[in-house]
Amino acid sequence: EAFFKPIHSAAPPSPTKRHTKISVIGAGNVGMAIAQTILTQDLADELVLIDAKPDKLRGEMLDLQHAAAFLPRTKIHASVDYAATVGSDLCIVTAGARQILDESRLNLLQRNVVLFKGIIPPLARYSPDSILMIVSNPVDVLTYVAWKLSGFPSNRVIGSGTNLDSSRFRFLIADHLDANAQDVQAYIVGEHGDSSVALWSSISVGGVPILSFLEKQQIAYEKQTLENIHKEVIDSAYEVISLKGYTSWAIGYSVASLARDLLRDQRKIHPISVLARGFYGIDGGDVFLSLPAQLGRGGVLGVTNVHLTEEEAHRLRKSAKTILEVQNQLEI
Ligand code: 6V0
Repeated sequence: EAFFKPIHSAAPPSPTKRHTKISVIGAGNVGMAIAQTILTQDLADELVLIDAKPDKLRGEMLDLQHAAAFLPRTKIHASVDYAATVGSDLCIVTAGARQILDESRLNLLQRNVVLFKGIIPPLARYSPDSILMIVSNPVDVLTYVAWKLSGFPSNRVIGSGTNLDSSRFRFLIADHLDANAQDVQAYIVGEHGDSSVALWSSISVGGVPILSFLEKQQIAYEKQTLENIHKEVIDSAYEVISLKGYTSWAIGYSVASLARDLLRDQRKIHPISVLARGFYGIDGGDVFLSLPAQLGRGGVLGVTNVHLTEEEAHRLRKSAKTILEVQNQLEI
Protein backbone atom coordinates (compact mmCIF):
# COMPACT_ATOMS: atom_id res chain seq x y z
CA GLU A 1 0.00 0.00 0.00
CA ALA A 2 1.27 3.48 -0.86
CA PHE A 3 2.45 5.63 2.05
CA PHE A 4 0.45 8.59 0.79
CA LYS A 5 -3.12 7.94 -0.29
CA PRO A 6 -3.63 9.95 -3.47
CA ILE A 7 -6.19 12.76 -3.46
CA HIS A 8 -7.94 12.23 -6.77
CA SER A 9 -9.33 15.74 -6.93
CA ALA A 10 -5.86 17.31 -6.58
CA ALA A 11 -5.03 19.58 -9.49
CA PRO A 12 -2.18 18.41 -11.74
CA PRO A 13 1.09 20.35 -11.36
CA SER A 14 0.91 23.75 -12.99
CA PRO A 15 2.44 23.59 -16.49
CA THR A 16 3.88 27.08 -15.97
CA LYS A 17 6.01 25.99 -12.99
CA ARG A 18 9.45 25.27 -14.41
CA HIS A 19 11.73 22.59 -13.09
CA THR A 20 15.23 24.03 -12.64
CA LYS A 21 18.27 21.80 -12.98
CA ILE A 22 21.84 22.89 -12.26
CA SER A 23 24.92 20.73 -12.84
CA VAL A 24 28.24 21.46 -11.14
CA ILE A 25 31.30 19.88 -12.75
CA GLY A 26 34.19 19.44 -10.30
CA ALA A 27 33.35 18.62 -6.69
CA GLY A 28 36.46 20.24 -5.20
CA ASN A 29 36.58 23.18 -2.80
CA VAL A 30 35.05 25.63 -5.25
CA GLY A 31 32.43 23.29 -6.74
CA MET A 32 31.20 22.29 -3.30
CA ALA A 33 31.04 25.88 -2.01
CA ILE A 34 28.93 26.72 -5.08
CA ALA A 35 26.73 23.63 -4.56
CA GLN A 36 26.06 24.41 -0.93
CA THR A 37 25.21 28.06 -1.64
CA ILE A 38 22.82 26.96 -4.41
CA LEU A 39 21.11 24.64 -1.92
CA THR A 40 20.79 27.14 0.92
CA GLN A 41 19.46 29.78 -1.48
CA ASP A 42 16.86 27.42 -2.98
CA LEU A 43 17.96 28.02 -6.58
CA ALA A 44 17.35 24.57 -8.07
CA ASP A 45 14.88 21.68 -7.98
CA GLU A 46 17.65 19.34 -9.03
CA LEU A 47 21.40 19.58 -8.46
CA VAL A 48 23.88 17.26 -10.16
CA LEU A 49 27.52 16.91 -9.14
CA ILE A 50 30.06 15.48 -11.58
CA ASP A 51 33.67 14.67 -10.79
CA ALA A 52 36.36 12.26 -11.94
CA LYS A 53 36.87 10.79 -8.43
CA PRO A 54 33.87 8.54 -7.64
CA ASP A 55 34.53 8.10 -3.88
CA LYS A 56 35.02 11.77 -3.13
CA LEU A 57 31.97 12.52 -5.24
CA ARG A 58 29.72 10.05 -3.42
CA GLY A 59 31.00 11.29 -0.06
CA GLU A 60 30.17 14.90 -0.95
CA MET A 61 26.73 13.91 -2.27
CA LEU A 62 25.82 11.97 0.88
CA ASP A 63 27.08 14.75 3.13
CA LEU A 64 24.85 17.28 1.35
CA GLN A 65 21.87 14.90 1.23
CA HIS A 66 22.14 14.46 5.02
CA ALA A 67 21.34 18.16 5.41
CA ALA A 68 17.96 17.70 3.68
CA ALA A 69 16.04 18.18 6.94
CA PHE A 70 17.37 21.73 7.19
CA LEU A 71 17.13 22.84 3.59
CA PRO A 72 14.56 23.58 0.88
CA ARG A 73 13.82 20.37 -1.03
CA THR A 74 16.33 19.74 -3.84
CA LYS A 75 17.00 16.42 -5.52
CA ILE A 76 20.78 15.84 -5.38
CA HIS A 77 22.54 13.34 -7.65
CA ALA A 78 26.20 12.66 -8.28
CA SER A 79 27.86 10.73 -11.06
CA VAL A 80 31.05 10.33 -13.06
CA ASP A 81 28.78 9.94 -16.11
CA TYR A 82 27.68 13.09 -17.97
CA ALA A 83 24.34 11.45 -18.82
CA ALA A 84 23.26 12.57 -15.31
CA THR A 85 23.42 16.20 -16.48
CA VAL A 86 20.81 15.74 -19.21
CA GLY A 87 18.44 18.68 -19.59
CA SER A 88 20.36 21.08 -17.31
CA ASP A 89 19.42 24.76 -17.38
CA LEU A 90 22.84 25.78 -16.14
CA CYS A 91 26.18 23.91 -16.17
CA ILE A 92 28.86 25.33 -13.89
CA VAL A 93 32.39 24.09 -14.61
CA THR A 94 34.91 24.22 -11.74
CA ALA A 95 36.98 21.15 -12.68
CA GLY A 96 40.63 21.88 -13.05
CA ALA A 97 44.06 20.38 -12.84
CA ARG A 98 46.23 21.31 -9.86
CA GLN A 99 49.43 23.19 -10.58
CA ILE A 100 52.49 20.93 -10.37
CA LEU A 101 55.60 22.31 -8.64
CA ASP A 102 57.51 24.63 -11.03
CA GLU A 103 54.88 24.22 -13.77
CA SER A 104 54.33 27.25 -16.00
CA ARG A 105 50.85 28.79 -16.14
CA LEU A 106 50.75 28.06 -19.86
CA ASN A 107 51.45 24.38 -19.27
CA LEU A 108 48.72 24.23 -16.63
CA LEU A 109 46.36 25.91 -19.05
CA GLN A 110 47.20 23.42 -21.79
CA ARG A 111 46.40 20.57 -19.36
CA ASN A 112 43.07 22.23 -18.53
CA VAL A 113 42.30 22.49 -22.24
CA VAL A 114 42.75 18.71 -22.44
CA LEU A 115 40.34 18.30 -19.48
CA PHE A 116 37.83 20.64 -21.11
CA LYS A 117 37.86 18.50 -24.27
CA GLY A 118 36.45 15.70 -22.14
CA ILE A 119 33.98 17.94 -20.26
CA ILE A 120 32.45 20.53 -22.58
CA PRO A 121 31.34 18.39 -25.59
CA PRO A 122 29.29 15.94 -23.45
CA LEU A 123 27.73 18.83 -21.48
CA ALA A 124 26.74 20.53 -24.74
CA ARG A 125 25.36 17.27 -26.12
CA TYR A 126 23.23 16.43 -23.06
CA SER A 127 22.02 20.00 -22.44
CA PRO A 128 22.05 21.77 -25.81
CA ASP A 129 19.92 24.67 -24.51
CA SER A 130 21.81 25.26 -21.28
CA ILE A 131 23.89 28.20 -20.16
CA LEU A 132 27.55 27.28 -19.59
CA MET A 133 29.31 29.05 -16.75
CA ILE A 134 33.06 28.59 -16.46
CA VAL A 135 34.85 29.11 -13.14
CA SER A 136 38.09 27.10 -13.65
CA ASN A 137 41.21 29.21 -14.08
CA PRO A 138 42.51 30.97 -16.07
CA VAL A 139 38.81 31.72 -16.40
CA ASP A 140 38.85 34.10 -19.39
CA VAL A 141 40.85 31.83 -21.70
CA LEU A 142 38.95 28.73 -20.55
CA THR A 143 35.63 30.47 -21.26
CA TYR A 144 36.87 31.05 -24.82
CA VAL A 145 37.89 27.37 -25.01
CA ALA A 146 34.44 26.31 -23.73
CA TRP A 147 32.75 28.57 -26.31
CA LYS A 148 34.79 26.95 -29.10
CA LEU A 149 34.25 23.38 -27.87
CA SER A 150 30.51 23.79 -27.20
CA GLY A 151 29.50 25.44 -30.45
CA PHE A 152 27.01 27.46 -28.33
CA PRO A 153 26.11 31.06 -29.20
CA SER A 154 28.32 33.41 -27.18
CA ASN A 155 25.40 34.76 -25.09
CA ARG A 156 25.13 31.32 -23.44
CA VAL A 157 28.82 30.93 -22.55
CA ILE A 158 29.91 32.98 -19.55
CA GLY A 159 32.95 33.12 -17.30
CA SER A 160 32.55 34.06 -13.63
CA GLY A 161 35.30 36.60 -14.42
CA THR A 162 35.70 39.65 -12.22
CA ASN A 163 32.37 39.27 -10.41
CA LEU A 164 34.41 38.01 -7.46
CA ASP A 165 37.13 40.70 -7.82
CA SER A 166 34.36 43.33 -7.84
CA SER A 167 32.77 41.99 -4.67
CA ARG A 168 36.18 42.02 -2.96
CA PHE A 169 36.55 45.62 -4.14
CA ARG A 170 33.10 46.57 -2.82
CA PHE A 171 33.87 44.95 0.53
CA LEU A 172 37.16 46.84 0.91
CA ILE A 173 35.63 50.22 -0.06
CA ALA A 174 32.72 49.61 2.33
CA ASP A 175 35.11 48.59 5.08
CA HIS A 176 37.15 51.76 4.51
CA LEU A 177 34.04 53.98 4.70
CA ASP A 178 32.31 51.89 7.37
CA ALA A 179 29.41 51.42 4.95
CA ASN A 180 27.38 48.46 3.68
CA ALA A 181 29.02 46.69 0.70
CA GLN A 182 25.60 46.39 -0.95
CA ASP A 183 25.44 50.21 -1.15
CA VAL A 184 28.76 50.35 -2.99
CA GLN A 185 28.61 50.30 -6.78
CA ALA A 186 32.05 49.52 -8.12
CA TYR A 187 33.24 47.47 -11.05
CA ILE A 188 36.45 45.74 -11.81
CA VAL A 189 36.58 44.65 -15.45
CA GLY A 190 39.09 43.03 -17.83
CA GLU A 191 41.10 39.94 -17.01
CA HIS A 192 40.28 38.04 -13.81
CA GLY A 193 43.67 38.38 -12.24
CA ASP A 194 46.71 40.55 -12.45
CA SER A 195 45.73 42.87 -15.34
CA SER A 196 42.20 43.63 -14.08
CA VAL A 197 40.96 47.22 -14.47
CA ALA A 198 39.17 49.19 -11.76
CA LEU A 199 36.56 51.59 -13.16
CA TRP A 200 37.18 54.52 -10.82
CA SER A 201 35.00 56.93 -12.74
CA SER A 202 31.85 54.91 -12.02
CA ILE A 203 32.28 54.16 -8.31
CA SER A 204 29.45 55.43 -6.17
CA VAL A 205 28.26 54.87 -2.64
CA GLY A 206 24.54 55.31 -2.05
CA GLY A 207 24.35 57.11 -5.42
CA VAL A 208 27.15 59.58 -4.59
CA PRO A 209 30.01 59.41 -7.14
CA ILE A 210 33.11 58.91 -5.01
CA LEU A 211 35.78 60.50 -7.19
CA SER A 212 34.07 63.85 -7.71
CA PHE A 213 33.16 63.89 -4.01
CA LEU A 214 36.79 63.41 -3.05
CA GLU A 215 37.98 65.96 -5.62
CA LYS A 216 35.61 68.61 -4.30
CA GLN A 217 36.95 68.01 -0.81
CA GLN A 218 40.49 67.97 -2.23
CA ILE A 219 41.26 64.76 -0.42
CA ALA A 220 44.13 63.88 -2.72
CA TYR A 221 45.56 61.25 -0.48
CA GLU A 222 42.25 59.35 -0.62
CA LYS A 223 42.90 58.62 -4.30
CA GLN A 224 46.05 56.81 -3.28
CA THR A 225 43.96 54.88 -0.75
CA LEU A 226 41.65 53.79 -3.59
CA GLU A 227 44.64 52.69 -5.71
CA ASN A 228 45.88 50.67 -2.76
CA ILE A 229 42.45 49.09 -2.39
CA HIS A 230 42.60 47.88 -6.01
CA LYS A 231 46.07 46.45 -5.38
CA GLU A 232 44.70 44.70 -2.32
CA VAL A 233 41.96 43.15 -4.50
CA ILE A 234 44.57 41.76 -6.90
CA ASP A 235 46.61 40.37 -4.02
CA SER A 236 43.66 38.99 -2.07
CA ALA A 237 43.30 35.68 -3.93
CA TYR A 238 47.02 34.97 -3.40
CA GLU A 239 46.68 35.93 0.26
CA VAL A 240 43.71 33.63 0.91
CA ILE A 241 45.40 30.76 -0.95
CA SER A 242 48.64 31.24 0.98
CA LEU A 243 46.70 31.24 4.26
CA LYS A 244 44.07 28.50 3.80
CA GLY A 245 45.20 26.72 0.63
CA TYR A 246 42.32 27.67 -1.68
CA THR A 247 39.44 30.15 -1.95
CA SER A 248 35.88 28.95 -1.68
CA TRP A 249 33.19 30.89 0.23
CA ALA A 250 33.27 34.14 -1.73
CA ILE A 251 33.42 32.40 -5.11
CA GLY A 252 30.52 30.20 -3.94
CA TYR A 253 28.31 33.21 -3.17
CA SER A 254 29.50 35.06 -6.27
CA VAL A 255 28.56 32.20 -8.63
CA ALA A 256 25.27 31.51 -6.83
CA SER A 257 24.28 35.15 -7.34
CA LEU A 258 25.02 34.79 -11.07
CA ALA A 259 22.97 31.57 -11.15
CA ARG A 260 20.00 33.30 -9.50
CA ASP A 261 20.06 36.30 -11.81
CA LEU A 262 20.33 34.10 -14.91
CA LEU A 263 17.72 31.49 -14.05
CA ARG A 264 15.23 33.90 -12.48
CA ASP A 265 15.62 36.42 -15.29
CA GLN A 266 16.64 39.22 -12.91
CA ARG A 267 18.22 41.40 -15.59
CA LYS A 268 20.88 42.47 -13.11
CA ILE A 269 24.27 43.76 -14.16
CA HIS A 270 27.41 41.82 -13.21
CA PRO A 271 30.97 42.15 -14.42
CA ILE A 272 31.47 38.72 -16.00
CA SER A 273 33.56 37.27 -18.79
CA VAL A 274 31.82 37.65 -22.17
CA LEU A 275 32.88 37.69 -25.80
CA ALA A 276 34.28 41.22 -25.80
CA ARG A 277 35.28 41.73 -29.43
CA GLY A 278 33.87 45.01 -30.70
CA PHE A 279 33.19 46.56 -27.28
CA TYR A 280 35.26 49.54 -26.08
CA GLY A 281 37.54 49.31 -29.11
CA ILE A 282 38.64 45.74 -28.32
CA ASP A 283 39.80 44.10 -31.54
CA GLY A 284 42.49 41.72 -32.75
CA GLY A 285 40.54 38.52 -32.19
CA ASP A 286 37.83 36.70 -30.27
CA VAL A 287 38.59 37.34 -26.65
CA PHE A 288 36.58 36.76 -23.50
CA LEU A 289 37.06 39.18 -20.62
CA SER A 290 34.86 40.81 -18.04
CA LEU A 291 32.58 43.69 -18.89
CA PRO A 292 29.46 44.84 -17.00
CA ALA A 293 26.82 42.60 -18.56
CA GLN A 294 23.08 42.31 -18.06
CA LEU A 295 22.00 38.76 -17.19
CA GLY A 296 18.66 37.06 -17.74
CA ARG A 297 17.12 33.71 -18.59
CA GLY A 298 18.64 33.80 -22.10
CA GLY A 299 22.16 34.35 -20.73
CA VAL A 300 23.96 37.59 -21.51
CA LEU A 301 21.37 40.11 -22.68
CA GLY A 302 23.74 43.01 -23.33
CA VAL A 303 26.82 44.90 -22.25
CA THR A 304 26.37 48.18 -20.37
CA ASN A 305 27.65 51.24 -22.09
CA VAL A 306 29.70 52.57 -19.15
CA HIS A 307 31.70 55.69 -19.81
CA LEU A 308 35.39 54.79 -19.61
CA THR A 309 38.14 57.36 -19.25
CA GLU A 310 40.86 57.18 -21.89
CA GLU A 311 43.15 55.52 -19.35
CA GLU A 312 40.54 52.92 -18.37
CA ALA A 313 39.84 52.04 -22.02
CA HIS A 314 43.57 51.79 -22.69
CA ARG A 315 44.07 49.43 -19.72
CA LEU A 316 41.11 47.31 -20.84
CA ARG A 317 42.54 46.90 -24.34
CA LYS A 318 45.91 46.00 -22.81
CA SER A 319 44.15 43.36 -20.68
CA ALA A 320 42.54 41.96 -23.87
CA LYS A 321 45.95 41.82 -25.55
CA THR A 322 47.46 39.92 -22.61
CA ILE A 323 44.71 37.28 -22.84
CA LEU A 324 44.94 37.01 -26.64
CA GLU A 325 48.70 36.42 -26.47
CA VAL A 326 48.10 33.39 -24.23
CA GLN A 327 45.19 32.19 -26.36
CA ASN A 328 47.27 32.28 -29.54
CA GLN A 329 49.74 29.81 -28.05
CA LEU A 330 47.04 27.21 -27.33
CA GLU A 331 46.22 24.05 -29.19
CA ILE A 332 42.46 23.48 -29.03
P1 6V0 B 1 40.12 21.35 -6.47
O1 6V0 B 1 39.71 21.31 -5.02
O2 6V0 B 1 41.39 20.69 -6.89
O3 6V0 B 1 38.91 20.76 -7.30
C1 6V0 B 1 38.97 20.43 -8.65
C2 6V0 B 1 38.09 19.22 -8.85
O4 6V0 B 1 38.04 18.94 -10.24
C3 6V0 B 1 38.61 17.95 -8.15
O5 6V0 B 1 37.60 17.41 -7.31
C4 6V0 B 1 38.96 17.03 -9.31
O6 6V0 B 1 38.72 15.66 -9.01
C5 6V0 B 1 38.00 17.53 -10.38
N1 6V0 B 1 38.40 17.16 -11.73
C6 6V0 B 1 39.64 17.16 -12.28
N2 6V0 B 1 39.59 16.73 -13.54
C7 6V0 B 1 38.29 16.45 -13.82
C8 6V0 B 1 37.60 15.98 -14.96
N3 6V0 B 1 38.26 15.73 -16.08
N4 6V0 B 1 36.28 15.81 -14.87
C9 6V0 B 1 35.62 16.09 -13.74
N5 6V0 B 1 36.21 16.54 -12.62
C10 6V0 B 1 37.53 16.71 -12.66
O7 6V0 B 1 40.23 22.86 -6.96
P2 6V0 B 1 39.32 24.09 -6.47
O8 6V0 B 1 37.93 23.62 -6.29
O9 6V0 B 1 39.99 24.81 -5.35
O10 6V0 B 1 39.41 25.05 -7.75
C11 6V0 B 1 38.78 24.69 -8.96
C12 6V0 B 1 39.08 25.68 -10.05
O11 6V0 B 1 38.44 26.91 -9.80
C13 6V0 B 1 40.56 26.00 -10.22
O12 6V0 B 1 40.87 26.07 -11.59
C14 6V0 B 1 40.68 27.36 -9.57
O13 6V0 B 1 41.79 28.08 -10.04
C15 6V0 B 1 39.37 27.96 -9.99
N6 6V0 B 1 38.93 29.15 -9.23
C16 6V0 B 1 38.36 30.16 -9.92
C17 6V0 B 1 37.91 31.31 -9.29
C18 6V0 B 1 37.31 32.42 -10.11
O14 6V0 B 1 37.04 33.50 -9.59
N7 6V0 B 1 37.09 32.22 -11.39
C19 6V0 B 1 38.01 31.42 -7.89
C20 6V0 B 1 38.52 30.40 -7.19
C21 6V0 B 1 39.05 29.20 -7.80
